[in-house]
Amino acid sequence: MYKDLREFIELVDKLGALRRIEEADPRFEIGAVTEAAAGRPDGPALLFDGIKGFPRGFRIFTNATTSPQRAALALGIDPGLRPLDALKAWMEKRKTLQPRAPVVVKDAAFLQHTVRGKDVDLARFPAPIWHRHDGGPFIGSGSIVIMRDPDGGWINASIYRVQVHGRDKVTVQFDHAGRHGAIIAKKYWEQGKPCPLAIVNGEDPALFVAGFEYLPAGQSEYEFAGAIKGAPIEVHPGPLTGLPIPAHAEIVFEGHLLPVSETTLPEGPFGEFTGYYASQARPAPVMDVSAVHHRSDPILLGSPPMKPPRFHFGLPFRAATIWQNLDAAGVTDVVGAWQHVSQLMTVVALKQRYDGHAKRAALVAAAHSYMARLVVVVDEDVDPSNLNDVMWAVATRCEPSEQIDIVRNAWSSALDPRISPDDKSRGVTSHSKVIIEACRPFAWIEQFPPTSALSLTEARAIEQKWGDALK
Ligand SMILES: Cc1cc2nc3c(=O)[nH]c(=O)nc-3n(C[C@H](O)[C@H](O)[C@H](O)COP(=O)(O)O)c2cc1C
Ligand SMILES: [Mn+2]
Repeated sequence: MYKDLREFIELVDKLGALRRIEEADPRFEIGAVTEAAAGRPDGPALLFDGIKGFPRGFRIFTNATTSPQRAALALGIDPGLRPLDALKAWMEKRKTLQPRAPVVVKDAAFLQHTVRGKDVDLARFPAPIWHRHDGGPFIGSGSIVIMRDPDGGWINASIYRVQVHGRDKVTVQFDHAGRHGAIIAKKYWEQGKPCPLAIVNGEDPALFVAGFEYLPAGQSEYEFAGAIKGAPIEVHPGPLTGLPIPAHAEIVFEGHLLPVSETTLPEGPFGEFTGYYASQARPAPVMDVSAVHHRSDPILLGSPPMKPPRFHFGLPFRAATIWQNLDAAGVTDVVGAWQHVSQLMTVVALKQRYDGHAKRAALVAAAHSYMARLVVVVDEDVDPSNLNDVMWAVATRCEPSEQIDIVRNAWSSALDPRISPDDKSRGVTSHSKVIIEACRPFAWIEQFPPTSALSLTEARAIEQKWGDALK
């Protein structure tokens, strides 16, 4: 498996999935090229160098894990698997992962270059303005924010976006007060202290994946990343904060997050993963950056939110969690789960065994579908990862007057573009979800017209035998 971001990029290049882009402008252009590339069927990863206004060698890597193939690669799963098989492999692997503590190493690549105090100048790094109406440059779109819980001593390392405000100030944005980073920072502030933190811009993709996972408080994302890799994450204490920092990190900031009762700066707006802006600029906590470390020719990992179906991860990891939840709830015969429209639509495929089986699965899936208004259940012959197949099932097996339900006041968020301004100002973050049973009605399942289409297994066999001739 790859050792760090650089080795991951080499692997991507070997798969033929890397494009090198020269002389792009960090103001809108890098974001635009990233979005255009992610929208292509072959959607390559991009390595920007010779960035306009910056010395050669200061690079930005985008679309790291946006394809199913590269998402699998990041997880240590065979990138040759079909997307649904790869997701299933991840679901199975995830069940058995054992937390793996990081190890402290003597040397750290990120200490190759260091500046402190007055010499800190964040303008040395290319921080893109990703979308046209963003409130400023965001160096952290896929960066991890590292903090130590003052009570338990455990390390949280999750992804929160980071906007640059001048030479030595950045803001960190928590979507809500329940984020571990927000909870930890508040503990320091309540003791009248600023919260020590480090930000890693350019991390191991396993850490990028771990940063996205919902882990319980007390479990470090480092341990989860180590479990994914089957090897501990190597860390080295930050010279300023003592926080354990991944030794192979590319660009590291160290400093303190100031109490919001004293200091905030207007943060955003920033284009969201729904494809919209969710709010105007709002006050956010400020980090005083007291030290900056970086490797020679550093690589920033950029992962801007983009209009769906483009998403940070080409495999819908949250669908794997839903699949696991279905298993855990005892819903049998689930053969697949997927999410489309960047998590905003959930599909479950199952072999119906009894009346009510499909609805049971749908309700469990709906309960765990963050921000998704659409929840669809299909039969086992439909590939949930193929939106055309799913819509075929919807259009031919679902009688709307009998097989559609609406669940109200369900789980969404302030990022939801369809919650009215009035409701939002009253703190509403819920919406309704439609459950579409695109399954053959159980009562007369045996009489349902047989399909003329190839079964999934037949289609695969044909692909094996005749695929080359059809290319
Ligand atoms: C690319 C990317 C950007 C993200 N940006 C933010 C963000 O700005 N603020 C936030 O609260 N969550 C953001 N998230 C989601 C959190 O990282 C994710 O929910 C994580 O599990 C939260 O970890 P925690 O439980 O340790 O707080 C982002 C996720 C990804 C993949
Ligand atoms: Mn966490």
